[in-house]
Amino acid sequence: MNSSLEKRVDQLRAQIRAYDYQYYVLDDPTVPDAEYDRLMRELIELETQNPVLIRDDSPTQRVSGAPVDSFKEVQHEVPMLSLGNAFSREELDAFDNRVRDRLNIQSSVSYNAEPKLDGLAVSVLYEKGQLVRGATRGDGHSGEDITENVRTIRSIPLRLTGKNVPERLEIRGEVFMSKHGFERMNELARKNDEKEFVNPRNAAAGSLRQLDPRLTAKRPLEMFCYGFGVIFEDVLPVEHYARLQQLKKWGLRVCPLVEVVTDVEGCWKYYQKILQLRDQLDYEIDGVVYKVNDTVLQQELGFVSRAPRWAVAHKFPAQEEITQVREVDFQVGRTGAITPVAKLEPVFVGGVTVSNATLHNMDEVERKDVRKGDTVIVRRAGDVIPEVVKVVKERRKKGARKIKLPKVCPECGNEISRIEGEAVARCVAGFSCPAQRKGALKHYASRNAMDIEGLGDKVIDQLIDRNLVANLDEIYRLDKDTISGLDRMGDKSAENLLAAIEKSKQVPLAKFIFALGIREVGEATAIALSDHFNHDLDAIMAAGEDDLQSVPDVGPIVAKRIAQYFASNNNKRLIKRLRADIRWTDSNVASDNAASDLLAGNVYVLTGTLASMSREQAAGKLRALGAKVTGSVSKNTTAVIAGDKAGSKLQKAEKLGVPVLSEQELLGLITEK
Ligand code: I6G
Repeated sequence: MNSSLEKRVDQLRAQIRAYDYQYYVLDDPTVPDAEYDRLMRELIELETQNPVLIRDDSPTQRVSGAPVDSFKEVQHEVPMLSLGNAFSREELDAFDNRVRDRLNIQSSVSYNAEPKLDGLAVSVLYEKGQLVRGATRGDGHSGEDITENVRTIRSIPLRLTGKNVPERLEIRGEVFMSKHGFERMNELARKNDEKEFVNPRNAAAGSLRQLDPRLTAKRPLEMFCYGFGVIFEDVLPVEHYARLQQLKKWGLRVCPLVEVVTDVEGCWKYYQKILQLRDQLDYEIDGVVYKVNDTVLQQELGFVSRAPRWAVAHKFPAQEEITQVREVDFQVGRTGAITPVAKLEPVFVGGVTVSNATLHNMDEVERKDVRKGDTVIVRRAGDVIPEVVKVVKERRKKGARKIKLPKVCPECGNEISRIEGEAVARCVAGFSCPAQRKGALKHYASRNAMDIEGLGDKVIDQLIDRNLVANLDEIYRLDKDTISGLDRMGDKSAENLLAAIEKSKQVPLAKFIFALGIREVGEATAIALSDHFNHDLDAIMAAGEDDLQSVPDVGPIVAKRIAQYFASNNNKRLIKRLRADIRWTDSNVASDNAASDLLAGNVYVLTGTLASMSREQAAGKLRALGAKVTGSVSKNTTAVIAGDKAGSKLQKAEKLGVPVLSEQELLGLITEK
């Protein structure tokens, strides 16, 4: 055999393995896909032309096995045990106490801590550094031989690299599917009209147990290594954490969140940290695992029944639980949207007791076929509103009746309309519906809108229920007696609320636009509108749908909603009344906030850093004198006011021949006038 050919083949394999390691293990690719593909194609070509060179551990041989009828049984030389669980701080304390009592240690113990992945435990055996077998856990003593499927997982090297690889090394870890991999797979399934997987764990389990490895190869499976079975000869460091670091050096993948923590407080802090991170991780986890870090101490502790005494799984509160639907109610939101809500038999899920779960809209109710009395799976992840995931149909009682959309609004008795093609049904009554009034006022007062501290849900409910406020502007007419007459409102709270209402009269225009609660207009759109129309509400109100569509990110639907909102006479009257009280801090309309009209008709642009005040303060003073302040220089600009380090706007002014004023000249304009 041509030795330069063999050399090239070896070189290509080494390079591809190194790239695989960087990509799949370190999650840090160093070359573009095209370069990787080029090397792989060259290797395939050389191997195809010279089949004697093909080796089992070549990167080209990941999908090499033929489909099988069933999996062979594998006996685990070292049993694959399970872990004891801790569900509370008390149970965690008890674990740590047991460890220290048994070891007779009064001082602190170091633990290796890592997330507990919600996947499948797998054993991977390397002999002389070559992957020779992959197996499922099975009953812990014997599992199934899934070698051909394990070989297709790119984060599992077909051969180990680096120094001092033991003669025989059995690694244990969790095979899982990332959340984004799962989404991608289900997207494909939907496109191909195939059945979707319920969750990443089921998808990983189904993929790993495919009898045809070519199918497994198409599934985005990954593995994190966390433990050991057979090790011969044991050249590994004494500490578990250091052992995991050694695995990385041999090319295996270890969860990047592994840490050594000290005593039970360290464990608790780690648990809180990972719980916070949980929703941001791209893989599902159901808790954290602590292991006594010193493996000599691990041996001393040994096992009890089928679990190690030196490790425990500290479980997170379940994110999914099973419960019953008592009733389905319909809630009316601020835009009149009618949302079906399942009233549940209270259930502890995701760390809180949940008794309501959203069903989103009638399409969802119909798709999931939820009925009164049904047994359902409820999910609460992070701070998201709990939702009904699915119905356990096998438990449905005979005669359970379908849920129907009510004929009239449950809050005001007015008509409900469901527009063809829209999933959401709405009460058409607008502000005559008390639920919509409450919703609108809650939104108006909320932190990101007018930010009226003290005007919370309970106060608003009372104001509407007692007919003290009929529309948004009426909050500016509330007096101390009225407010202090509300439940749980003393004189002091009433004064504070009045002060907060007063403070809300000065806001940037974008906040006010957002606060109006126009459908499809969120904070970003409100800012974009205000900026685009130069902080001029009249200009926004007068804009047609075409003009509105020239605002960044405003498409035809949003433009239509905005135009519809401002076309309504009721809304126009409301805004007129609100304008009697509110001054926008950035308005360019003289009548909105100008104390004089001395600079009326002048348009200024501020650029660079001013020494005596911020640009916003300067803009406020200019506007108070009737001037407009804009962000871009044009031939209509009266002057550019240039502070320190002025950049492109100054250059543009010079190019267009627009006068440039210094800060000194600005001060001359705005003081003592
Ligand atoms: O099932 C498991 C998940 C994670 C484990 C485990 C683990 O460590 C991070 N560790 C052991 C020792 C066992 N099961 C038995």
